[in-house]
Amino acid sequence: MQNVMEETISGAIVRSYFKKLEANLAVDVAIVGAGPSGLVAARDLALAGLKVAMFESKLAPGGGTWGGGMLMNEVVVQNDAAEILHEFGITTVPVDDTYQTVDSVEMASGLIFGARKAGATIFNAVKVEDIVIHDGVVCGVVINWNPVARLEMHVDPIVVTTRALIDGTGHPSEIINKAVNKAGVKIDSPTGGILGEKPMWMEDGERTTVENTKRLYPGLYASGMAANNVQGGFRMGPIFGGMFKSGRKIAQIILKDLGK
Ligand code: 48F
Repeated sequence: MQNVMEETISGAIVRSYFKKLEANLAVDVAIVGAGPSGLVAARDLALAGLKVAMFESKLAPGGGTWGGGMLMNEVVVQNDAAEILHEFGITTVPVDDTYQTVDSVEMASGLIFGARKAGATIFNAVKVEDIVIHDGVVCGVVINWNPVARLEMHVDPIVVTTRALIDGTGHPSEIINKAVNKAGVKIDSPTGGILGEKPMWMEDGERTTVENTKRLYPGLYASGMAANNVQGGFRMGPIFGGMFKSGRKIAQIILKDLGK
């Protein structure tokens, strides 16, 4: 008996996936971590015509957006940041003159959908385990299936080359950690290294997340909580305006650096 349908389905998935992977082996911007800052940056950069690949180690992109505050699935944004969400078609509800609430499931799914529809390619369940630095310029990410990494299987990774790399990995700033502690580079911070996140102070953390968003080394950028962790900023909890504005800011910096 012939398994015609089974062959068609498997063949379609394999061909389609590997076409997508091959098309993204050399990109303009690689973003590590599909959290809120990375997703906003991905959409802006893709809308500007750049080839953008996002690598997210978890099965579900979205980072810390899904769970709201303590699993109550609502988050808060400031009015000016709500405008960024409206560009994605996400609904916000006014609280007072300054703040709006957002259903965190609508926010997470809307950000992912918006980045993807703008043209960014999202590779989920793929972990960035290292970076490539040639002649003082960061120019690639070293990737593997996250289950391979989790099971500590001794399997060599592959490389995606990039003109710009954003660390959007949130609190651990994993990629900057590789640059500083493995490659031994000095980044643009007060010490040349990673200062580490301070405890909760919402107002200050929201402000510094945007201020701390910048190029840290040739080819290497940070957004969101990763940027704030590197420069020793305060954490801020379930308010997200700083994350969206950070994503927008890093996209603008990269567009300028890449001559767009
Ligand atoms: O932490 P995360 O949501 O990034 P963010 O844009 O936003 C921070 C807020 O969610 C929240 C906050 C707001 O008050 O403070 O924490 O800074 O998302 C980071 C994503 O990166 C993925 C991780 O699974 C998460 O989805 N990630 C981390 N390391 C890697 C990675 C890696 N090595 N390779 C691929 N993905």
